[in-house]
Amino acid sequence: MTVQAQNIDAITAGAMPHEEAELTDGFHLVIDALKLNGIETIYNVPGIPITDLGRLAQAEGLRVISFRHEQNAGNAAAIAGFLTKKPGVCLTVSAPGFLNGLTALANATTNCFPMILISGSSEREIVDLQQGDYEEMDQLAIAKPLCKAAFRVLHAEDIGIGVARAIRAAVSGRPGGVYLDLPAKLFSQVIDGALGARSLVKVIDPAPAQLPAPSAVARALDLLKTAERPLIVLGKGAAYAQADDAVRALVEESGIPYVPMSMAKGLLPDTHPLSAGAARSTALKDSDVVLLVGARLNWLLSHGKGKTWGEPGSKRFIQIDIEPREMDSNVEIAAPLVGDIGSCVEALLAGIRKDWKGAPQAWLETIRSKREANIAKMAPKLMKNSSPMCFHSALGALRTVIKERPDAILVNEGANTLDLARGIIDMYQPRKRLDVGTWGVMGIGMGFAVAAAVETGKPVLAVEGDSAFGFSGMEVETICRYDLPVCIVIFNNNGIYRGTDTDPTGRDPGTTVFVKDSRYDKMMEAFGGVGVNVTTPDELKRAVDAAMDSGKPTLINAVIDPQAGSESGNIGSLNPQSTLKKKSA
Ligand code: ADP
Ligand code: TZD
Ligand code: MG
Repeated sequence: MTVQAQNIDAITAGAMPHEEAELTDGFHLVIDALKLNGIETIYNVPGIPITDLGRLAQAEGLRVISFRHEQNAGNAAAIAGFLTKKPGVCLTVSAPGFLNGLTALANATTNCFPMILISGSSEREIVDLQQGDYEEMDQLAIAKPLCKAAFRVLHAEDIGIGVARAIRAAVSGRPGGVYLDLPAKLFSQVIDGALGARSLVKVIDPAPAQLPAPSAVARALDLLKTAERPLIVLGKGAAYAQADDAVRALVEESGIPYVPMSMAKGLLPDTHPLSAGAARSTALKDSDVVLLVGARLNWLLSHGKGKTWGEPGSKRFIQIDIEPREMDSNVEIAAPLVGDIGSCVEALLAGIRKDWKGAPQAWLETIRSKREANIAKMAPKLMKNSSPMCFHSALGALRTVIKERPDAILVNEGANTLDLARGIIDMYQPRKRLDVGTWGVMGIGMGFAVAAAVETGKPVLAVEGDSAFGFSGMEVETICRYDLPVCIVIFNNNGIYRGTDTDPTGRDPGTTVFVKDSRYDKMMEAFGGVGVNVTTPDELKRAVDAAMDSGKPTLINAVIDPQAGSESGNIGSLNPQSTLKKKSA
């Protein structure tokens, strides 16, 4: 959009007395560049110097969702990127706002989510001489090591290129976070409208297909054919790739059992006969050839070695990943398949369709019987109608909710609340489970919930530990303000892991406990949403159903036995404990 203005020069020169020239400025060029590239939503916290940018973007038809804290806006942008394969855009003010957004940018990069953090900044001349500008900070330098790429634009006519570079960097190859630094002076720079329009860049094919080399495909197929106990591990890269049909065909036509990583759950329904999710330990330990599809051999897969993976040397890996340097990062990858997941999986499928004897029956039977035994062992725990609830009985109720509403999006964070929900709640559709990801970071909950609702229009169920929720809890106001179909369930066990800690000196509360018997539901009522307090699984199920039927912002305070949890949830082994504990006087 251009700004109409009198051509002062022309008038004073007396040449074209009443002619008007089309002008534009930095604000409008940023908006035009985003719109030209299909960006529809900005996740924002307003202030100097970007208040008008948000306002004008809204006026120009972009959706601008304003948050209460930049970290939540950033997390929203990051998960929008994961859900849509387009970079999610977060907009912040300078120094403190930028730093608040930076955690989300770093987390997006760690998780391979495409995101662009756009921050206003103060003037280079003053920052570089460290003369103490308003919110002075060398933001570009600080962002650089924490993201995939960082750019600064100084001239209005470079905005188109700056935005194009940011988009391409975020989504091509391994996706990640990009920082775009826009100094205050840039926004009000006025240039000729036609020149401005010509300076914009539409990014063609921002994430080009990357085909695997035929020799690498042949090597992978040869290895797969030697397997007696093959296994496929699906990671969130496979969910991100949106190659759902190809991934499903690979599993079903090869007949190889698969284990989904947390955010890959639902790529095939967790109830699929080839799912080895409920027989995970056996599948990882006893398999002989493992095909990794968009999953890194990081801590979440015990680095591909140790007890989890059975006898040393018992495993050979095939890895599909778009990032060549991921190969051999922890153990030897016998058959690296570098390329995008859609292309790599299609290439393997073509080979399997030509020549494949099927997965050995004895192995399938081992997985099947283990899975059924584990499911049977779990079942009675999920059915108890106890009060106060334990994690299992409460999650049993939520498991039924998702079974009945498979298109709802589940957001999940906490420790016990996370680990147990991941195991208990079956997912049925791709990209419906959003959680703490690679870092196990608390605080993603409300940002993810808002973006999930905004980007998909589907109902969102956020299952939150009471501690986890606290990191982003103020955004319940945002959820009410935008009237989003978000139902938050707080698993309220009075604290972090358990609600029973004490201070041995008797002076203060224990370090992991919160106010007993808090009523988080009242927070939602404060902003006009629905608050419900529940103490049994039946009440919980009814309250969630009502929220999902009405689509009204709802917060359910689910009272959980404070004794029920365990320290650090399922990853207690990573938590060092002193063997020299002394009781203070
Ligand atoms: P999980 O935590 O589910 O195990 P990770 O985040 O560790 O998954 O791994 C995701 C991997 O997927 C990353 O190594 C990333 O490079 C890769 N990836 C992301 N998108 C694609 C894609 N389109 N094609 C191939 N690999 C991808
Ligand atoms: N800070 C950040 C940003 N991320 C973290 N992961 C932590 C702190 C440490 N932490 C965990 O790893 S889980 C957790 C914290 C504070 C909260 C667990 O308590 P909860 O869940 O109430 O959310 P449960 O159900 O009580 O275990
Ligand atoms: Mg808790």
